[in-house]
Order: sequence, then C-alpha cells, then structure tokens
Amino acid sequence: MSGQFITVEGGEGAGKTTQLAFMREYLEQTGRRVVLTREPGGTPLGEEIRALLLGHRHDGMALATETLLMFAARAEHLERVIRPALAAGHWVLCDRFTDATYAYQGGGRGLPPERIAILEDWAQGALRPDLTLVFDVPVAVGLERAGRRSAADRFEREETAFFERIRAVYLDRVQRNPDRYRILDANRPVETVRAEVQILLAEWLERC
Ligand code: T5A
Repeated sequence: MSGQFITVEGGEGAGKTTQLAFMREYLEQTGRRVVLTREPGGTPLGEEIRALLLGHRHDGMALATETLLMFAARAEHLERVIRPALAAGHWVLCDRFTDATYAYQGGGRGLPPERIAILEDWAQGALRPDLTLVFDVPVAVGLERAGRRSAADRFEREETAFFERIRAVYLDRVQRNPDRYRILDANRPVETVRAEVQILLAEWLERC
C-alpha cells in the first residue's frame, strides 16, 4: 500500500487543526499508517524556526527572510519527516505546506509567485502533495475563531485586506488545478465539515 501526501490549507481559524485530528483517526481506522505534522515546524529545528516566524521578537522581518525561513524549515521537514514517511508507505497529513507560501508571502505580502516556484523546485524537486483540502471561511469568521483560541501571532496581526488576498490566492489555486485540490465550506458546524471531509477521504481511498 503506497503512502499519500495530503496537505490541509486555508486562512486563519478555518478549522484545519480540528479536522486534521479527525482525518488521522479516520485513516487509521482504515488501516493506514499516518504521520500528522505541520508547517512551519514538524522537526526540532523547524519548530525553532516557527517560533522565530510567528513570535514578535522580529516584527518587521524582511519578506525575503520570512520566505527563506519558511523554506529552510520545509527543507528540514522534507528531509527528516515527509520523504522518509512516504518512502515507508505512510500517509502524511500536513497542516499547511507550500500553498501557504504562495498565499501568505505571495498573495498576502506581494512576493512574485515565480520566485516562490524557484524555491519550491529547489527544496522539493518533483514532490507535490497528492491531495490538498482547502478550508474556506470568510476572513472575519476565521479571525474571530483564531482570536478566541489564542493571542494574535505575527501573521494574525495583519489587516483584513491581507487575509482577503490570501483567500483569493487559495481560491485561484483550487480553480486552476481541480484534480489536486478540494475546497470545503468551513463556515459550517464542525460536525458538518467533518462529514464532508470523510466523504472526500473515502473517495480518495477508492482512487489509491
Ligand atoms: N505561514 C505558514 C506562512 O505565512 N507561510 C507558509 O509557508 C506557512 C507554512 C502558521 C502561520 O504561518 C503562516 C500561516 C499562519 O499564519 P498557525 O498557528 O499554524 O500559524 O496558523 P493556522 O494554521 O491558521 O492555525 P489556526 O489554529 O489559527 O487555524 P486552524 O488550524 O485552521 O483552526 P483550528 O482548528 O485551530 O480552530 C480554531 C478555533 O475555531 C474552532 C476551534 O475549536 C478553535 O477554537 N473551530 C470552529 N468553530 C466553529 N465552527 C467550526 N467549523 C470550527 N472549526 C474549528
């Protein structure tokens, strides 16, 4: 049984982490071995980079620095966790991946996507997620949920227009590649979203 690389994306507070716990449980029930991980992070070094990126010690960090740190954490993650897990036949569930760089550093901050594509090719080679679920929620709803959960990190302090641009990039990427992406309306109760996630995963399992 071959492994699959599934990523989960969306704006702040879309419910990714909540649904990933369910996704793991469901896939394990079907006999798959699952590695649940996240970006930025997923390794000891990556988690240290995450703290630099999300914390407030370096507010005003240059966009190139921010982007390269995302890819530094990603390179480590690929080398130590993602590639070995896939090679062992595990299913990798990743909370955000390179789509988030296109959305946040590209759409949100204005970095040309061509630059991101160069780093993507360098760090990943030919590796791309097999399936990407995009949880779509109105910006105000997501920020309100995220705000209830914890204090704002360096990204969550941005203005609404920043998050609208991020949402637009995700929707655009879904439209351009419907084979790889599935979009879910995340502005519904947790259980309703969960039921749709289960249907999508069941369909995906049939294809594998
Ligand atoms: N980033 C990341 C980049 O800029 N570039 C990159 O390349 C990468 C990889 C990561 C930050 O880094 C940026 C993007 C991010 O800003 P993070 O803390 O991991 O930071 O941020 P998020 O991934 O956005 O995590 P959040 O926790 O904010 O959002 P989730 O995981 O989507 O939401 P979740 O499940 O934690 O839910 C939030 C709250 O809402 C409730 C939950 O109980 C929780 O309290 N909730 C719901 N409430 C009502 N209805 C539902 N359907 C709900 N689902 C969840």
